[in-house]
Amino acid sequence: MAANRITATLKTSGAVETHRHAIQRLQTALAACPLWSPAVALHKQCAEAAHMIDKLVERFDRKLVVTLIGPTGSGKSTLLNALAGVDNLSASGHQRPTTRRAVVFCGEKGDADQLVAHLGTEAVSVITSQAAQALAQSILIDTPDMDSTEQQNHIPIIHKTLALSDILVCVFNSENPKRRDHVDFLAPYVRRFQGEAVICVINRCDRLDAVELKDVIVPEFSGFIRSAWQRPVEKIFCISARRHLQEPDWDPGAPPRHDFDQYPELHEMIFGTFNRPGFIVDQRLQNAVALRDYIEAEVRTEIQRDRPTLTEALTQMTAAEKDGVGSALASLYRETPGQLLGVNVRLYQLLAQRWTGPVGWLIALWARVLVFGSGMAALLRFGNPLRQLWGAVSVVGRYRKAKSAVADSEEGKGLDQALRSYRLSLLKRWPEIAELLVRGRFAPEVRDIARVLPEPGDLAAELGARWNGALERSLETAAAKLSGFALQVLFNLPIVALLGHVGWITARNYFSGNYLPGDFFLHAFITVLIALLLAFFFFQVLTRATASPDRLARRAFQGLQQQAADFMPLGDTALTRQILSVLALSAESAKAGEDRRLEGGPPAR
Ligand SMILES: Nc1nc2c(ncn2[C@@H]2O[C@H](COP(=O)(O)OP(=O)(O)O)[C@@H](O)[C@H]2O)c(=O)[nH]1
Ligand SMILES: [Mg+2]
Repeated sequence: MAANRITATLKTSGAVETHRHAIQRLQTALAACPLWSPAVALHKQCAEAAHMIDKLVERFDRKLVVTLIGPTGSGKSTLLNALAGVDNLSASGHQRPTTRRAVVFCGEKGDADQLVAHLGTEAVSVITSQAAQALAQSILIDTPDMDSTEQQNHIPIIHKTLALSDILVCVFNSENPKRRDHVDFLAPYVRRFQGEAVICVINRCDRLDAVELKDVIVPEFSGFIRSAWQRPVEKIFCISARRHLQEPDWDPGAPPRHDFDQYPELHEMIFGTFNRPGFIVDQRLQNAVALRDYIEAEVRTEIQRDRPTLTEALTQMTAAEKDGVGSALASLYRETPGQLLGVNVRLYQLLAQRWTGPVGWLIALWARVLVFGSGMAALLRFGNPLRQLWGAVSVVGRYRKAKSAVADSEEGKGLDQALRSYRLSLLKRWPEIAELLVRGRFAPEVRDIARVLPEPGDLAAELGARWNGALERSLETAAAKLSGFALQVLFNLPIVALLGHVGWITARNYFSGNYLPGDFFLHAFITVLIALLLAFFFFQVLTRATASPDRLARRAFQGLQQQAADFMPLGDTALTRQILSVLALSAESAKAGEDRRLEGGPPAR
């Protein structure tokens, strides 16, 4: 029997661990979105729920904790005495306020250890009674009065007490059961207990007419509670606690008006059904499920409220950013004319690598001439001149001193200008986006775009690298087209043919011992040169026509514009990450809720 119980306990604590884990996952996800205001409170609630589950596991082998809560005068103390079987265990009636602290009634002192440790000795009195039979199996708690002047001080005590309770008995006064303040106060607590663990008791029923009680008061009360707690109550017990004291001591002027009393059923439920060993553990496990569902529902409700607004904000951010990047690129493109020389140099460098034959040699020579003639030789020490011209601001800064030969201020200006365009375009639309975000309960600091934008240095580097890459790609494509095999053959052929012809004449005469005069060679050389220069000239005309620097820059720009959608500097910021996290959390928690419904588990709410 004992071994069975231990295995049951172990199994159950494994199950509880899963619920705890679910809560912790939520907690971690919430910690990742500090800009979303509700996350802080929800995170705290998660922590508390996880703590409650821990406590729950700790007391798996302990006695059932039954807590009574209700307005002053509803008869909590009387009911407690009746349940315990000892009159005046809890002071009742005239000595009010009877309960300033939570009063724990138990059979042995050690039973209350966890409660005392959790609540602090100040907030709790422990009363042990061996005479009270009920206390052999359970712990009864009388909570502090809620309508006294010290109400505010009592709230934390009640809060902590409920966190350690297995069964919540809500006591209402039959003469005035529909007290909105109390029902509302209890609502969030009630949701943390599984259905059966919350018991509603209408006390002092002996003061009312039996028929009115059954036909009017109970049905009305049931509806009232259902709407306030947003869940049905399993059972409402109509009792007369006083009748079950050892000595009821009725006032001779106010004896009970009838015999209708469901106290025996209440007693049986608490001490019969609930108190069976297996049942207690099961009860606690179900409370853990209720806790998890409660906290998930809380998070879900909060997120669902902001979801549409945040989705809209994200859509607008994407659109605004697309415009921003577009205008930054347009600005870079406008700055191109100052950089066209570099584009031309780079094109001839690429062509020189690809071409062979006499025309190829001339192209290579021309590339060198351009490099030195344009004063770019200094740049070449650092590699590709384009990279230098369009390179990241940081790079520009680092090499600025080294490149005194080139008007480098131009380059930085191009990127600065582009960044400014990006910012301006975003700034125009930011107020509207920020308003949406604030409405979606993001911290008001999102209104300050400077805190939201990525680092300008990073952005400039990225923008510069992209522009550079696009230009390089468009150069590569043009160079490849202008270096086709057929084209090379076509341009080289006249020169090669001439050279062949001259070679043939020279060789033939040489072998017949007939040496040609110098004039022949001069003439031949000039003919070949003219042909070569003409070929090169036509090649340059072709290059101009198909791959002018203007055209290359335009193509690069068009290519970049098409790709602008995947360049979202904002996408990598803390703000966007947090918006996405919140939305992901909502999708995930909705899915978890759905899964549980399909499993046929208890509804989230
Ligand atoms: N008529 C009647 N009076 C009751 C009943 N239960 C409690 N009382 C009285 O209601 C008053 C308040 O009870 P008490 O237990 O101190 O309520 P508490 O403030 O909720 O602890 C006392 O005078 C009790 O005698 C009952 O079932 N019937
Ligand atoms: Mg009392």
